Amino acid sequence: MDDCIFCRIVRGELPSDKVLETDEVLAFKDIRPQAPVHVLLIPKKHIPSAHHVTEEDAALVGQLHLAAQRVAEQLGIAGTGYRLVTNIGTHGQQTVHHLHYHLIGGRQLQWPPG
Ligand code: DGP
Repeated sequence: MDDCIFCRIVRGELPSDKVLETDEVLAFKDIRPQAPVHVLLIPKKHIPSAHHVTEEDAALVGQLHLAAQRVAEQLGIAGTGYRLVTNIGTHGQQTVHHLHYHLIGGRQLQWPPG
């Protein structure tokens, strides 16, 4: 989408600190990190949220999960663990309406998130 921030990052119109890129998926550091490791994983295809995923996106969502594993290994937090979370809509506090997973780790996280 023309005015979607993450689509603009995919197109290279906005800068990002990339940690992994494939034909379908991009991972880059969150601009407001909540932990020592805070990476966003997105499909290059514009999907508004996880609630908008369709049957035809099933393989793409799988690619996002595999990319998350690779990023966690790459950044050295696979052994200690991490959190993979996606916010949906207003109550979920989604602020960017392009499907993304937050990969957060590098410290002990708390639960419940609030
Ligand atoms: P959410 O609230 O789940 O929609 O998370 C959106 C995240 O995106 C939030 O943690 C901040 C991050 N973010 C917003 N704009 C940018 C940007 O231009 N670059 C990067 N790297 N992250 C961004």
